[in-house]
Amino acid sequence: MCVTCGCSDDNEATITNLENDHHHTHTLSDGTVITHSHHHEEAPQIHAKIHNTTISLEQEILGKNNLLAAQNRGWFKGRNILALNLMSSPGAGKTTLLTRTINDLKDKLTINVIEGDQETTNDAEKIKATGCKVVQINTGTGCHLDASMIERGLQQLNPPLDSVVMIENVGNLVCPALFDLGEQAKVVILSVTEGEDKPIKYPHIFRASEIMILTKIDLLPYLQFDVQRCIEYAKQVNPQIQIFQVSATTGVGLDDWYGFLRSRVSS
Ligand SMILES: Nc1nc2c(ncn2[C@@H]2O[C@H](COP(=O)(O)OP(=O)(O)OP(=O)(O)O)[C@@H](O)[C@H]2O)c(=O)[nH]1
Ligand SMILES: [Mg+2]
Repeated sequence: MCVTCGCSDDNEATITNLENDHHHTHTLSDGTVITHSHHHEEAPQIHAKIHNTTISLEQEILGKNNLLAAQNRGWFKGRNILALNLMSSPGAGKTTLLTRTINDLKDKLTINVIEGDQETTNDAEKIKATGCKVVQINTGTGCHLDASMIERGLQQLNPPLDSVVMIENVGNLVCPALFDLGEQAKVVILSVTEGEDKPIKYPHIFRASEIMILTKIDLLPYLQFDVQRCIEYAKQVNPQIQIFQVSATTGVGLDDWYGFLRSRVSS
């Protein structure tokens, strides 16, 4: 559960009973899920009450975060540092893409990393093996990075002038979209094993992102994944989104991503 953004607060949920599909599920105390069949004409929807206190608390948290994010943005700008916020569901391939990018661009760009995960320093160790500087932020029960964590992480990371800071957010397609970190752009990574409908199921993160990297395309021959439909869905929620199709393991398509990075650093 996220105690920061209150994303697990049932007061904000809209619950749809799927009885019109003739299914009704109960979860027993031991976790067993029972599905019944019913024949009702209408599916009753339960709209849970939204309490004013929940809304004002959320606004306060996001307002405070936005102020700190603006400070971070100024900090990056003053040092001519390009900061990118990499977001995806768990296991989509953020760390693999990062390590490959750092290794491939070693002679051209100075890249350092802030790693976000609930627990472990596994990803930071993988990044460290490339030779660059890395700071791991463990969020415990939290499901996203926020601007205050980045501010503290930057003090430790101490990135040089004219460099790139890659921020790997906690694996989660929902909450990271809400929290501005002061980055120049958000980059959402979607792997082909997740299904092409993710942009319309989790639209906020795709709407907030300037770039979508469709990754693991080396696996397409083994999957039923419609690339064109996925691109249509992403453009449906964000007509401006720029899309790169890559495989971080074979290297296919990475030149487009590298071209984007180099253009942002020199501009
Ligand atoms: N075939 C294939 N596998 C990939 C690719 N990119 C990542 N993987 C695999 O996907 C798995 C997860 O990759 P990670 O890079 O750890 O994913 P992540 O998004 O950093 O995961 P979390 O930090 O835990 O959210 C690993 O087994 C990778 O080897 C790719 O382009 N192609
Ligand atoms: Mg990772």
